[in-house]
Amino acid sequence: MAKVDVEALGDVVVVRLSNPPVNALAHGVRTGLQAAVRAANANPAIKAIVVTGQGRAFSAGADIAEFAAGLKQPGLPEVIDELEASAKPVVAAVNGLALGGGLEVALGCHYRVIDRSVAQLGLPEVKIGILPGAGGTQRLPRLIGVEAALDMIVSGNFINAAAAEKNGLADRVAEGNVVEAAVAYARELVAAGKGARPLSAKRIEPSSIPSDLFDKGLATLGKHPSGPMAAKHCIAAVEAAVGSDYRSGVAREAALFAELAASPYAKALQYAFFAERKAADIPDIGKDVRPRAVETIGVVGAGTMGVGISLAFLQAGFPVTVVEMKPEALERGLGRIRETIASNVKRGRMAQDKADKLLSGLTGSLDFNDLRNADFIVEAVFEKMSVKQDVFRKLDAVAKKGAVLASNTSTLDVDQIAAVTGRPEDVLGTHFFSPANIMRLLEVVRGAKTAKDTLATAMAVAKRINKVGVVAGVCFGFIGNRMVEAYLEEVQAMLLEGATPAEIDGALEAWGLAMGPNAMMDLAGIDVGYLIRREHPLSEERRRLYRVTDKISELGRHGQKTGAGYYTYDGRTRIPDHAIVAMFEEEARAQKINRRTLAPEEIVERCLLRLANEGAQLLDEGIALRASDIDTIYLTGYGFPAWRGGPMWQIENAIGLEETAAKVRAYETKYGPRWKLAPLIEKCARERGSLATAGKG
Ligand code: T1G
Repeated sequence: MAKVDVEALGDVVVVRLSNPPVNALAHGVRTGLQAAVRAANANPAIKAIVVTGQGRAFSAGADIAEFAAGLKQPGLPEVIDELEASAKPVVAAVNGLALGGGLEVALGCHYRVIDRSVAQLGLPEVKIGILPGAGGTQRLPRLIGVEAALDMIVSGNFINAAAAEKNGLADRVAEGNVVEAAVAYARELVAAGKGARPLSAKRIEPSSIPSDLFDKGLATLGKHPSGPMAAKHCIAAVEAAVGSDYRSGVAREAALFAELAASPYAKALQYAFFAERKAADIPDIGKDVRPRAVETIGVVGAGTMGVGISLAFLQAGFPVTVVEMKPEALERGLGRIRETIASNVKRGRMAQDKADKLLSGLTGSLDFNDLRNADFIVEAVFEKMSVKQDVFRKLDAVAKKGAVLASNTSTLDVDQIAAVTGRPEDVLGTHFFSPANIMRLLEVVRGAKTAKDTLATAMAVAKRINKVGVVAGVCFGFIGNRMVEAYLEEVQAMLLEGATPAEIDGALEAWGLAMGPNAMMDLAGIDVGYLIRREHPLSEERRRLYRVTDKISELGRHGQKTGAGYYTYDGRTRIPDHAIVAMFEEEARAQKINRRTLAPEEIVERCLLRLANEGAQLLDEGIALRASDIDTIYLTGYGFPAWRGGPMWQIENAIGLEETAAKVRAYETKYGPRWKLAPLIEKCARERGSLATAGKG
């Protein structure tokens, strides 16, 4: 139940925000805080007020879930204004996370005491497509200065207590009990005759900041992860704090907030926030299913993926034993692990002592027996069934009872891998995305015989290594790669029809994708797809569509790693290559395709619809538990912009399912069976249903 707890300690009252797990400022908290401040000011025995949070957070901000439901009065701005108007001094005891509206509450307090060890402070509203809408854009610049405030608000980054002490956010930093420190500080203030100190009463003179500060801020924004509106509105809101009184500034803030809150980008970003967390819910695995203890890790294979996976575990503090078959491969892999950690130290991302500690947990070996004590073993060898099965036979022979045996396969049948062991219940897929130490997505592939606690263990491990675990069923390519195959196939068709690699990539990158498909294939390696297409039977149409790309691969143009693929490369800079376009032109003539110019809108639409149509099929087959899992996969593994929500969010909320069905049918008429409309979309469109409730999850 969202509320505040009030405790009188002599002449100081302590008001605790209480709404587990992060004290989101739901209606009950707002009304409770308002009532507590009123009561304290009406009580002559009370000389000061301390506001703090229950548990590990001060407050993580407004209750994001309430946005969709509609905000009830009193709103947070009103409650904070009343807090700040208290005649008696109000001291914030920041006991943990103070984010968004949580930090705005602390800014409404007159003084701030911050816990040195656990406090994290920030205004991350921009990350969910809005801006600090409870006075944060007006009070923070008045406290720490316009430039520092602009940086915090536009980046949405958190700062710790030391940084808060440095920039003036903290009046005191406490070691140990922050509430006791705040109560003592409040008494000091009262004794010294220091009372209320409202930030809103301060004025920021325009002469106090560089005249081009805001123009520069806008000019250097680039592609902000919040999309085209939020960061710009944040800058405009902070600008309204300069040279004007608080009331007019906060009115401007409210107007800008309202525009953002109504934008599709904010809705998509807030959907993405909850979608990522919903992915952890597995319908038939409740909290009663306990994950196994995992303390030691084994990784088989020290190639690109094995190195990335080892780094992901090492960086999360796990000891890792890496097993390779050949000494030179092992040394090369261990060297790359050491180099990557050393470069993190060099760039100031990691302290040397932490790097030394992580590396002390790294062991290399040529002997599978050295994995006999590992709790969780990830196989990351060559993507060929026979090679993987051989590894799993060896693991089955040496791994201890209860060890989880995970394959990093990106397409192969996990059940066939499990079948060669005597313990299929301990086997599943953990599909990491390259670079495995950076990409947040982890597809956790549930085999037919994977035990519930094996799956729960893998999901728990995913969280511990800061990955977003999403459950997938067994099929070729699981969820992400099966959808990307449909998308890449449509790209081949458009390359034949007249679009160049640069036009296709340009259109999709302008729409928001981190990287266009041709550049992505050059990064992943065109030969990887070439080999996979030889491992699996292809339809005649697919063979036809891939004829040129197969020739490109056979020419040795595998992408960045060979200096040329769809593009030629100057280092990592891609350069359009007419020779590639000429190859598609020649093939188009051979296939009697009349080439034409494709507009960016068509390129984006065809790519998006192929992705979502395949996604709907995966949902229907039960390979994906829910539509939001599919979107989470695309947002965390494929560079799909979160401010666009994801392929499934797009067809339901941006295009609409009826319009989607009509478009796909039209493409099917023009291009044939590869555009067959997914029955689930057809059904939802016909019945005005929603994909959001169509899956098992
Ligand atoms: N509202 C509602 N639920 C929230 C929440 C929030 N602000 N923050 C977290 N949760 C839930 C989350 O869904 C999960 O629920 C549980 O808490 C633990 O979260 C007026 C308008 C705080 C850093 O953007 O960044 O204030 O899955 O799994 O990894 O200007 O949550 O357990 O049911 O993420 O330790 C601004 C968003 C709001 C902060 C903790 N605040 N939250 O991370 O745990 S807008 C934010 C986070 C605002 C004002 C404006 C993270 C975290 P469940 P978790 P975590």
